[in-house]
Amino acid sequence: MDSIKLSHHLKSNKVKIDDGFWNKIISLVQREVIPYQYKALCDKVEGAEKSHSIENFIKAAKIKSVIEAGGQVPVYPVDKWFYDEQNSDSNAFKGWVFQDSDVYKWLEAVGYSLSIKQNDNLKKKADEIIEAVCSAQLENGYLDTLYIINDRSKIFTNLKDFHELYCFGHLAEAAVAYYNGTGEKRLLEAACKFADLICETFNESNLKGYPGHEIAELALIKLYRETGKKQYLDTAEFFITQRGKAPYYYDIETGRSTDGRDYIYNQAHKEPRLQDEAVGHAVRGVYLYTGMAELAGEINNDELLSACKKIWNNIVTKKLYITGGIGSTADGEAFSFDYDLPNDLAYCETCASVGLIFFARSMNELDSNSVYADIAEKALYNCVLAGMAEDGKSFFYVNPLEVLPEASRRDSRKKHVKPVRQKWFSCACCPPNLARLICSLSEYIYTENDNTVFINQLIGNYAEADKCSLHLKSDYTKSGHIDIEITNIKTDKLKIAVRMPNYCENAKANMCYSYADGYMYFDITEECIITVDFEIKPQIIKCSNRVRENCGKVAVTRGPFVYALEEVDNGSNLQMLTLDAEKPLIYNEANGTITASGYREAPDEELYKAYSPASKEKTDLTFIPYCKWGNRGENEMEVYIRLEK
Ligand code: FUB
Ligand code: ZN
Repeated sequence: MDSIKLSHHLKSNKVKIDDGFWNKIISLVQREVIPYQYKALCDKVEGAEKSHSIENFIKAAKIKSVIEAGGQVPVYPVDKWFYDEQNSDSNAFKGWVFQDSDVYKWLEAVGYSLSIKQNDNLKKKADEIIEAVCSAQLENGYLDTLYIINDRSKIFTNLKDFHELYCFGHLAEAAVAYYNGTGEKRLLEAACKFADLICETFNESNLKGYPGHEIAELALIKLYRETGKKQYLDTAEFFITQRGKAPYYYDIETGRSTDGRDYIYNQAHKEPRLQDEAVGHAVRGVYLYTGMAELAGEINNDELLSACKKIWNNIVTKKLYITGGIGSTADGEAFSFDYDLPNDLAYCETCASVGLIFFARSMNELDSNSVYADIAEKALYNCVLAGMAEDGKSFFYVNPLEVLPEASRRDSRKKHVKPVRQKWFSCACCPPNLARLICSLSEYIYTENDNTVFINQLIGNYAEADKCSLHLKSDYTKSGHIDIEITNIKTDKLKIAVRMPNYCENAKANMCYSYADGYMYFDITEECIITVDFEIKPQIIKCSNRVRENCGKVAVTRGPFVYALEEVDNGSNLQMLTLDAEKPLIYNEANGTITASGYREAPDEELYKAYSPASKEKTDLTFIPYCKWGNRGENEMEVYIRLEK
């Protein structure tokens, strides 16, 4: 039987990014975000909420040494999601039940960052943190500070809510990245020790549970690939096949008897192979779907692949914001129903778009169609980048498409919508997720199979593929121009497949190509330079009229970027503006803005009156890339604008 895995991505040790747009962002993450997050983890940021993450590892290590010396240790409750000075003993665990994961995500970002550029000072700090992590690990491999500090007898008794397997997943991902970035195995060994315990604990003859917050599935597969230990793959498969089977494990845990509907939030309402719609908590969802796609490729499972395709289609045709955001509702940070895409109440957690990019890459390896990289691009250049300020010092967790600061202050339904980026969050999942993605961006550019190298993201880089070397010079985001120099060819059947972005109506190349499934295929017989010019121009995009909020409205895009209007450029009451689509939209190369013509309606002083055409005056409209909004103080923002009739 042919393998359903059609290609594999090139890892960061094979690809070095060198790109006018991305170099700055990657260095910003290295220069600002990683050091800042280190301080946050160590509770050294003045005025920011305390993280307690490192403190928890130190407390856990002390408890462990008392246990090992045969001493008595205290017991504290494990009964809530969040622990602080008000609701728990000062010696007990502090923070969210998943607080350990912030440390692991930071270590993962550091691992990738060190593979881009060595940095002795950073590595020293990371090694100290790894020492603190490993010192907390119990003899049997168990490693979750909440349970080690508070109550060892409760380990693995609340998989649904309390995130031990989630923290393990992040530990394993960090361990693989750190090993690849530094060649050092200490964290990898700790992750394997915990993984071994997990494999012994969760199987047919023992506990039949699975993670309440997915990620361990995909992490175990990464660990399997790194170590070759088959039991890690088997446990990933066990977690995915057990999920959603009746009797529901979460019923067994809680002594309830339900029809599984309560577990939609965790995507555990039915078996993954039977799922066909993206439901529940969005980050959990995309992590599970990524794990399913990875497993499908590893064990050649068509049924899982088909479920992944259905879920993918449901997301991209009915549940995706134009910015690549997912998760329409704050209620459960979740996917909601088809075409429910409110602009102002949107959740669009940064982590969810990061996870969507993971899912896209995993699908891309199973299906050589450009749709996956198109969507990854949309999420990356819009929702994900918006998650970080231009100076790298503050972050959005929620990424709405319309913000009215007064509503955020006064309307409790919008309390999740922040009009300015925050320095840090008590639930700080998003900034480190963004950091680990940006530092590993080189792994999202290429996929390769026997004869073809696919260029999925048009980001400048030097790469060593199995079949050739590539130097991609990219002016993609500005002019749409790329040059791909191909040398060191090792096969006479080489094809280079360049993704033609889905918005692009015209592309010119200096060599003949054939077109299939969104890629331009070039046959390469000798060393050469392929030049492609993608037509990039401002475009006006209509949203389906099934999305109630956007009827009569449009959005402006250019290339991979979605644009937005801000009050600072266009005045307040953005809802009174209309766009004249008959007039040209002008791209201003110097500052990346788009100027358009439109109208501003006069405000109505009466709440209700007999209809007459609105009085209005012409105005210029200034659009900025959505990812840059909110960098000039608190103000109104809107992506969609009404069309002038
Ligand atoms: O539960 C762990 C993380 O915290 C989730 O992935 C985020 O959505 C946030 O709830
Ligand atoms: Zn998050």
